[in-house]
Amino acid sequence: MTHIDCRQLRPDPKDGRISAAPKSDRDPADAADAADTLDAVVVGAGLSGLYQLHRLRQLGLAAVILEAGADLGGTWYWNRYPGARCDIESLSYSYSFSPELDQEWEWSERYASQPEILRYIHHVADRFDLRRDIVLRTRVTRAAYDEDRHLWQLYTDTGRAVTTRFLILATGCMSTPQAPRIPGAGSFAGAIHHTARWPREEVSFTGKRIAVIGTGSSGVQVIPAIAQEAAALTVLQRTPAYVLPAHNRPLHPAELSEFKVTYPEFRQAQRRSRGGTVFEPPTRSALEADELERTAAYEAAWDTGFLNGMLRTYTDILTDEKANETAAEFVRSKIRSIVADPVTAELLCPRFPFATKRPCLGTDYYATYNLPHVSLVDLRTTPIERITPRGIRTSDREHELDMIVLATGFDALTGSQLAIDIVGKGGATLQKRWADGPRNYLGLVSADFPNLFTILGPLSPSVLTNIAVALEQQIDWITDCIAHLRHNGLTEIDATAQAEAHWVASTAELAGRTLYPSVDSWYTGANIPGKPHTFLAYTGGLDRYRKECDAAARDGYTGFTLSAAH
Ligand code: N01
Repeated sequence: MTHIDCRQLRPDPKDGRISAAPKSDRDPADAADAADTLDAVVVGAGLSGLYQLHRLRQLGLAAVILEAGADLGGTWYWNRYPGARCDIESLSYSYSFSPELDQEWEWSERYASQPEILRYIHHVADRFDLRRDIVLRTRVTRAAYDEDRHLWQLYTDTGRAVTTRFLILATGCMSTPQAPRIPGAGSFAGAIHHTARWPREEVSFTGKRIAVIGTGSSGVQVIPAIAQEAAALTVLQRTPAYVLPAHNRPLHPAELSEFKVTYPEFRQAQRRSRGGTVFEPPTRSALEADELERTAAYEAAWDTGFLNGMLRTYTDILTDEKANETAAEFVRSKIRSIVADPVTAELLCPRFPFATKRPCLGTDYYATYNLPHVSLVDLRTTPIERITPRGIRTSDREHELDMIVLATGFDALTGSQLAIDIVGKGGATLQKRWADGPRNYLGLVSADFPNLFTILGPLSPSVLTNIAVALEQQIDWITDCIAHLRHNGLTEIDATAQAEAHWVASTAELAGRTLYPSVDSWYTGANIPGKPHTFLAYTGGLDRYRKECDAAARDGYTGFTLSAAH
């Protein structure tokens, strides 16, 4: 096993930070090989990991990113399926930490496509000179805490071992793909692709018979894209989604210039907001409005093309079943008006409360079902029995296919952390500690796993927000925390069991005030066989969450224990 050797560390004459060797004459992988004890290791080179590295460098820390993929980008590296696009506006779903970056980057569309977001991420990596401390193709497999030295020992799939004071998991909230185990999958003569592990080389659908399994956000985006090319497309649907129109469009240079004048104020407003997007909060119950007024409000929201446009119309859509049903029925009426075949339209109508699973933003999604070569199979009435060499056998027939696309989602929020064998104090393992659901304090630190921070992880606002805003908030907090420890000669921060228990209970109590837990979804862990059913995110809003995190820090890191190694 290669071990990191820190004797080569020396301060960079330009910025004073410790670096392993002159920037010009070393391979990025040397960054991890250069020290036997790094100050910090960040796992994951997506949006979170890159910003965290940037912030750690500002503290003068020797830090590297270890990334499993062959290149940067995280989610936007892996999810390169046709049609992949963000469902938060590009001017909003981007870093806010650099006003210069805001001014110089030009988004071309209201909702950025995956290739454009990946270009942006690469631009950021170059602009802030991050690549030299990113080690690619290196998956962290095990992390064990040394209680005496307050250090994490990391093991990787390349044989590299790394020792670090701080370990920061920037592993994303949706990075462990979920693929159903369907009997016979190995026998299929054609290709099977998962949207979250899409090949880097081009995949052609031309002249082919394709099946898509899954109709969440990934399916809703890939289905219209495949339909444009394929000879025949069969969508195998278990649960229909609520799909709102994106109304995507190009952004014109004049409009961008105008927007950028007030970008700093916009960024401030995002930080103060409940979900990382800026809007006027609703003030009335949906049930206070009459039907005419409500329909007009929902029409206006539908026309805005915002993912959460409908949620912003009334205060109680996520808390009151009757209020929710008014929004749900409005979307169903839209589906019936777009989809020509009434039987297909009814199958596409969701029956669970609106937005209790994350709604989807689509382009031509429902209209795609009007195309003569697109068909919908209802897996509730005709379930999949097996995959055969020629296609998929459902209970009523065999569907002959050339390719199967799995858009079946992720082991959300906890999957990527639990994929690492993490051993904390007293031999505690994260797998056992989280056996009944994730436990942590402030969504940041789990008791007995000191110096280990999680970004966008469970019991934080994460997936219920514009993550570009949520990740900066958490990373700024983590960076300030590490700065505080170093300034005070401290080497360890741990969450107390009491603070953790309180946080777990209070996040569950907050979620219980909403309709979210009433529906099985990836929010509740229900999409993964054997995963405990608990609501996985903090529903109190990013604004309230920020206040809680800031208050803990301001009051001397209440709920944490801070100490120095002997
Ligand atoms: O995954 P999902 P996703 N047999 O879990 C079905 C983000 N995201 O990748 O509901 C048949 O939502 C499953 O059916 P059911 C975003 O946060 C963002 O689409 O379990 N079907 C469901 O229809 C999003 O919410 C963007 O009954 C099976 C689908 O597969 C999250 O990622 C784009 C099945 C999975 O839907 C996840 O989205 C993409 C089986 N055995 C993703 N197993 C944007 O920014 C599962 N399904 C736009």
